[in-house]
Amino acid sequence: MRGETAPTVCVVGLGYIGLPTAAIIARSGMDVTGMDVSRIVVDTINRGEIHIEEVDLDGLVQAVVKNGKLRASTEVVPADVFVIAVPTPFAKDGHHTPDLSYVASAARAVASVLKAGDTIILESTSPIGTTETIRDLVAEARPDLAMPGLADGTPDIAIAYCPERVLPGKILEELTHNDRSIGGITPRCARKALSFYKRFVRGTCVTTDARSAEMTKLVENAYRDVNIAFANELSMVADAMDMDVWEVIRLANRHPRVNILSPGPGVGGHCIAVDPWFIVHGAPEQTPLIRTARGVNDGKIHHAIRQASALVDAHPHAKIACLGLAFKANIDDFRESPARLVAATLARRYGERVKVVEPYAEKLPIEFTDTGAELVDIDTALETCDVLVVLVDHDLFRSVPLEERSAKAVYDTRGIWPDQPAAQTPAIEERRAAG
Ligand code: SAJ
Repeated sequence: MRGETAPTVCVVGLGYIGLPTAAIIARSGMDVTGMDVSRIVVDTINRGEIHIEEVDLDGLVQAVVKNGKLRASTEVVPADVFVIAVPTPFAKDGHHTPDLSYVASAARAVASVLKAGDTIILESTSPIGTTETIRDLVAEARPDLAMPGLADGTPDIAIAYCPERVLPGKILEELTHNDRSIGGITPRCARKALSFYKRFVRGTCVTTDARSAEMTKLVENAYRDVNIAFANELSMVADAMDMDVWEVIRLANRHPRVNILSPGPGVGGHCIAVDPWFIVHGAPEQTPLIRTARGVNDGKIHHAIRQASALVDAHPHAKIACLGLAFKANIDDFRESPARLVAATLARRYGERVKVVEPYAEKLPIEFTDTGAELVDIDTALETCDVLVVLVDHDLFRSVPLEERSAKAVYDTRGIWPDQPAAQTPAIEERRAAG
């Protein structure tokens, strides 16, 4: 790389992955244009501000916008390297079919400004074969450019797949330090993409073919889903047998080769609950385990609703605090969140008895409208509610000391309060008797 001029970069899609990626690349000294279809997002970033919550991202974006290394645009602009980081949701057909329309329109937009020597890298989680699909779309739009793997001779364009692996809440750290798998349509494509990532990634970058890299990403998330399903299934077994699942997991994990994950109210987010279906969709006959794990994790949401409802029904006069709406701890992302689903169901069922505490929300999501449920702070919830349903392991909730909750009836889906006494109801009964 020594002596080579730094490439210019266009990052397509400025969401939870695209924006931090663009900012990290800009910090390494490359000139970056981030493209997003939303004018509001583009204007926000060009002011040096951000539209998402992520640790330390605000300061970084402010710095790289200020020093001119990052700018945002609603158009894809010519560059040496294009990084596509757009969503790959499900189609609305009810069959978990991947919707590649965002990837396809990103590829067409990139094709319109492409020149010989450029590199296109797909980072979006994608079903197997998507990198080749991009190549075919670009080839169709730009017959003047030689594409990799389609003809003999040196291609004009390099195309590779390099999945992101970052954990929301630790994105900047993980973007820099995680290892990366870089899959080229050809080995030469992989090498070109590798020289780009080496400029800003400190982890090890391993090259492979595009299909293996695509599958690796799906496998990582399916692996985690299957393991969380095991923990969730154990928690339902423990509920049926009246046992403390957290105690059992703590003890089992003392075995040197056992590492059971944590049960919760179900699996949320846009990755772990989604990506396994891309494998199932590709090989429906060969994936009973992956499919079952999805069913177990989705089923856990309904189990949590049943358990919480049973506790509430045992305290017919109590107010109920639902602690958390986010899909996991310490983030402001409420999309695809089991906690939100449980809380909204309780709100519909129990109306104004329900209070919701979510330190990252300014108002309740739309589905709470007209339920009577109210967003309150943790102090109000602890003062007014006798039933606590822990749905998210935010640090704020973890830090509530025993004396502030020992008299409450608690359903803790996250196991954040191991010291909570098992029999919690008498104080509530006494208070009710006292009027
Ligand atoms: N969860 C549990 N129990 C656990 C761990 C997680 O119930 O023991 C739940 C969380 O509460 C959340 C969901 O699973 O609802 C997913 O959370 P997560 O922290 O496991 O993962 P994500 O979705 O934030 O990020 C994942 C990561 N993938 C893996 O760890 C294999 C991340 O590295 C990926 O980059 C990301 O998906 C992605 O973008 O694909």
